[in-house]
Amino acid sequence: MEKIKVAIQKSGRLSEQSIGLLKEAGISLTNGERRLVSLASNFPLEILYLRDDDIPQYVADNVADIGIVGENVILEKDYPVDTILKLGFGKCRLSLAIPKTEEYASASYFNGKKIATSYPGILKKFLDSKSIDAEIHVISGSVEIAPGIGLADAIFDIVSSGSTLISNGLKEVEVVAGSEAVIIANDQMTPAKKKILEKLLFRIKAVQAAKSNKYILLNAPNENLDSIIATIPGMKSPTVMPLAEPGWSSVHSVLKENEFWEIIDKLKDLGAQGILVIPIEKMIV
Ligand code: PRT
Ligand code: ZN
Repeated sequence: MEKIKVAIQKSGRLSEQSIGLLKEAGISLTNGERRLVSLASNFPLEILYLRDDDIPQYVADNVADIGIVGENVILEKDYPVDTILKLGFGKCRLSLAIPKTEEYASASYFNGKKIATSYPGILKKFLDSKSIDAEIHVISGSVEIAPGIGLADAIFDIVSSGSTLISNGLKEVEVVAGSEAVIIANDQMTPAKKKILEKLLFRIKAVQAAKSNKYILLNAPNENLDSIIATIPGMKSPTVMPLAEPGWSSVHSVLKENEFWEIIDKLKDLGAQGILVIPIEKMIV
């Protein structure tokens, strides 16, 4: 039977969450993790474990059908692959940084400077867009030490917390691009594989929707029921049931994680009691 081949990072920052995502989508992997290949026992899917830098090429060459990789890797070279879904993990940014003692007013600072990076493609596009003439020095690792050892004046690298920059005496002065893990796909997939991909995406989207929403239950005094219902957006409208105690109702609904605290405060002000907020495991919207 036809199956879809998924390339994920073998070991690194994206590995755990890539496997976690597939597991949450109900996919069980049989022959252990972190080998070269593993097969799903309950879904037509095979996993290839690769270095993250190799994933776009494998997908472009049809060795894998889809892959999970950072946008930074995709942005660096023009691969013939489609980015089909953002995954919300592996978030970082690609930034220019200079020694912290340097004065900085604008990107024209970089004219005539030597910049060390592992991302020459993205950097060149940025410099060209600003008509800046700088020298790009490509190095493959430990970019952050380049200014300290006199190899470059500045660096262009991935930043997440910023602590690597700080501990190397550098400051971030331009954010050039943001990045997160995404699913990429070969654009020549067979109809049968496309169907499997649709099924997989449906499950992943249900997991994502569940993560960004919470189920809420509360007891509301009937006199404020209308205002309380108006405060909770919900998927459609909330479920309202009478409580055994006269004058009170139980209200059930779904809240977006990011509007959660603000709404809870309003509900308390309206006399809501016994508020329970429960994680949702899967949400089919
Ligand atoms: O072995 P393989 O080639 O597969 O792995 P790798 O070493 O090339 O990549 P890995 O595992 O380090 O990162 C995989 C992906 O995670 C990257 O392509 C990014 O999409 C994403 N990601 C998210 C990061 C970071 N955050 C990150 N902080 N990748 C690298 N870093 C490094 C960065 O290079 C710098 O050295 O962490 C340092 C900065 O971190 P802060 O927190 O100190 O700012
Ligand atoms: Zn890599």
